[in-house]
Amino acid sequence: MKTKILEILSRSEDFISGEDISRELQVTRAAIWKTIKSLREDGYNIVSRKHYGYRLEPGSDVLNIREIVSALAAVNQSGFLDIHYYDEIDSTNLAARRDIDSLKEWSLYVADRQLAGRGRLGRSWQSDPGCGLWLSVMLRPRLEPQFLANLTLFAGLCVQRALARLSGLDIGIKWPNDLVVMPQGQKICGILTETVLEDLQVRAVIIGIGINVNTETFTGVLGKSATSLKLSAGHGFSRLEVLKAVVEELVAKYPDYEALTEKNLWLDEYRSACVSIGRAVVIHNSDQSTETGMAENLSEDGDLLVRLSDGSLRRCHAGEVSVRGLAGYI
Ligand code: BT5
Repeated sequence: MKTKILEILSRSEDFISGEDISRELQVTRAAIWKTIKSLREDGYNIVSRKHYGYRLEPGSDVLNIREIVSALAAVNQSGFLDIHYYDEIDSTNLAARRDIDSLKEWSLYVADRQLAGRGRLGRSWQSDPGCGLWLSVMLRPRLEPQFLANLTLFAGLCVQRALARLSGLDIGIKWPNDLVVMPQGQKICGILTETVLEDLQVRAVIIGIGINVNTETFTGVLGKSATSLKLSAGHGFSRLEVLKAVVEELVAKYPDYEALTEKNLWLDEYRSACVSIGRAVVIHNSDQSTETGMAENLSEDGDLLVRLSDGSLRRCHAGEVSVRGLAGYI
């Protein structure tokens, strides 16, 4: 019923009366009113005017399977995307992992809220409802495991491109794949890539992407370090538009990633978006020790090359260390 009413409202450019809707759907006007009330609770901005009826206002930031499928219709013309949506879930990465046996490549998991959103190295990711895009994409790269090390960087580049294009903000990549809004360097997106191996072969890769879209306040430690598209740009964004931009970018660029011959092209794009290169950094090793140096470049495998104070060159591998700016987060 909700879907049918939304269809009618979406196709009518002006107000449509409750009577016309009830006639078309063969249900009572009371049933129409009840469904419209429930759609409003879902976040749809439906205005009503006496003697005229109802109208769906554009720009409602509503996330549900119907809206997602319709937002991705153009990129998904051949139907290769397998879309899953949850109002609430522990983590979209975990959900994809649980379903891994039955999933086809290009399965997307989207949630309005994550109760146990995960970051890298056991950290957590704040995933409140109604304001962010919490997304996982499952791919099955036809590559040997040693070529996958830089997939997480590649995903970061795709999301950076999508967000910069959509918002016009100056978005940089803090190695390996945090997206930050410049010049302050506040984090707007984090990426967690998990590889599922079987008999030393790559079975699947789950790319988890968390984007703060319309978050209005961050509390505690995130108060200073985090931002959202809305806070940085000064106006809200449709999460569906953000989702569409990110998926379009991944779909368009992924063949370049899988064809290893194109590696230098996208790595160069990455280098120019990477705000860590050329900065003084502190390397936090897994044994709690730290080293300081100057981030000089990125290797072919996506390692950050840091010149230490003793003149030696240290290769930092994304899964093993954290890198912070000497003067702040970036
Ligand atoms: C990341 O980890 O940045 C990866 C985050 C990936 C989240 C997505 S959401 C969809 C998918 N499903 C999941 O369960 N996860 C993925 P890391 O670099 O370890 O950063 C984590 C740190 O970022 C935390 O320790 C906080 O300091 C900070 N943080 C947590 N939530 C944040 C938020 N919403 N915005 C900005 N910073 C945040």
